[in-house]
Amino acid sequence: MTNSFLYPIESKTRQVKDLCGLWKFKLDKHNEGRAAGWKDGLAGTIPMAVPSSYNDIFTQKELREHVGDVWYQTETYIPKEWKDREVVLRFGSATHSAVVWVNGVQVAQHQGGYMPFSARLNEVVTFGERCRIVVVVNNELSYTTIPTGVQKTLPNGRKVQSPFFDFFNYAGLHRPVKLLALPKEHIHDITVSTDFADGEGKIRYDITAAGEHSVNVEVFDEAGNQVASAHGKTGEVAIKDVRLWEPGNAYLYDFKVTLAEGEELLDEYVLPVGIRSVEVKGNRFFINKKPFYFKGFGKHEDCAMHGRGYDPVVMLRDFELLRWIHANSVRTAHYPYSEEFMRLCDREGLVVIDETPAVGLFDQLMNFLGAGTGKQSRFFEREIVHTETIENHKDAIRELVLRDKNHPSVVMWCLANEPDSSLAQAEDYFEKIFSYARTLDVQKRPMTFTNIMVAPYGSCKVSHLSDVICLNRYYGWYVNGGPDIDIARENFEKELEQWSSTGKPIILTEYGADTMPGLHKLPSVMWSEEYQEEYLKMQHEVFDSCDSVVGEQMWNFADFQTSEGIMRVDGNKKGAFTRDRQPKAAAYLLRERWKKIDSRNYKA
Ligand code: GCB
Repeated sequence: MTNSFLYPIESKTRQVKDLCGLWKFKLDKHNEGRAAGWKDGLAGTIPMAVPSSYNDIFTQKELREHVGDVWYQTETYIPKEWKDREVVLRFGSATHSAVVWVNGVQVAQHQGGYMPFSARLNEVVTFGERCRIVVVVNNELSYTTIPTGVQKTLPNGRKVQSPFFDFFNYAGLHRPVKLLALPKEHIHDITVSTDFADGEGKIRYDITAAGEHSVNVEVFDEAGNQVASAHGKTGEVAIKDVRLWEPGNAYLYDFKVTLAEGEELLDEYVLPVGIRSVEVKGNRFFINKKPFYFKGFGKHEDCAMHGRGYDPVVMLRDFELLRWIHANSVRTAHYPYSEEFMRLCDREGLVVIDETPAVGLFDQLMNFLGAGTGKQSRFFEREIVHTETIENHKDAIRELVLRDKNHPSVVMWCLANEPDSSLAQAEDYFEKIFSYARTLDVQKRPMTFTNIMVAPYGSCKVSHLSDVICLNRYYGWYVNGGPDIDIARENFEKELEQWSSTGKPIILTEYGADTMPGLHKLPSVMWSEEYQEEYLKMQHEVFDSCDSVVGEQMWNFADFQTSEGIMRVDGNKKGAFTRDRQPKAAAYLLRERWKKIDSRNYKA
């Protein structure tokens, strides 16, 4: 019962030891470490920060862009006081796959770069003594990994990789690593769903725990008053005069679960719970029974030097900027974000469209750009996609829902970004994906995927499966850009009108224009700050003219790093903010607009 997705917290019965800091690191240039027994201890190492992406720390290109294994090692003491406890080693993530050995014994293996995984250490450590932790992390992409990519070997033997997506393939131990001491018989999982009526809130719950011990539930308000209690592993509690979790106005109850044997407390876990409802009806998206309008961004976990490594400073700055600009929501493009980020979204009342790492289901280098060339994609025509990729995709969805199911901030699951949904075989694939995903979430949150511009209304074979039509559209940038912006508007209006006929709500999950900060042009030209503003104004007018549009998430919150190429100038420059989180002119425009949109009771 160790691979629990419960976030590691301390409590009366649980201890957490943080293993972050400088670890030993070795790049496996010749791919020899697995056969040569590096699991028993690394020689010739350099220091490496955990958490971080290792890539941007290096000055040599072949190290930054290394394809294959890298190795990490650290040592730690296992306190002797822990000998009657279950000792668990937990990784917030390892991108994209990892194997872990403790004292030379394999204790864990995980595929998928953005999910936590853990291992029980009791059998492989000596209490009161030091133990050695060795991890190999691999960043290779293929047609069957989620996300996808291809690699080739250059004549000089160097492997290079082409991801099918538009962000740098950062790798390493991106999130905190922790050692946990849990009670031998402990709470393994908690699942909640919430609702309310006539001022009374309801939390239905289901608890998985070892043994036949008594399970108690108590609910406390933010002032620490007990407002409800119950007994048993499953049940329901009612809360009078409920304070709802509202977008921009979060309220979290402490849902305390205890496991006891007579008078003896065995385990205690406190889960923050927000009471709210989510529903799609007609062409509206309801949160707490009021039509909601999404204002915000598609984001990335990305910043200079850290890459995709968790950094609380950057995270807090991002939340400051999101508040400043009057955003109420984000999409976790193009992979699940850190657990720390998700917990903060709950606290701050930031609404989340939670995305899997299924990006690049389109076999072109940088899918959007390749697609734009008119070259035909064959992704869903490959047999292996329907046998292997689909299984990895399902695993990614299952783990995402397991990890994030209790977050009140999560209002919708996004199962994939821009698959080639115009292919006939995509329909069969996504029928399986959607129907599998719908079995997983007890809250029955809406499910969607983002539709790519080259699979417009009429040609997309997947959108009928989706509860909300999420469109990534670049009229005025990739098509009809610059002088043709008026044509862009017309074409965009026409397409939105067609999608409206589905009767479903529409969210523009991407729209944006690359902009070099500080480049000013009168009259405007593409890439100037003036053009980004004109482009956004036009987009916003189009959204406002379409009743079914219930949200706009501009691409992107901030500039971010990508693979190099002729379309990218040190990364993607569509940010409203620069990579170091300073505003472009567009940020002020968005702020003015979003200040005026009453998103919590939109076109009721
Ligand atoms: C898209 C992709 C996103 C890219 C963006 C762009 O459609 O979903 O990953 O970064 O376009 O800027 O081209």
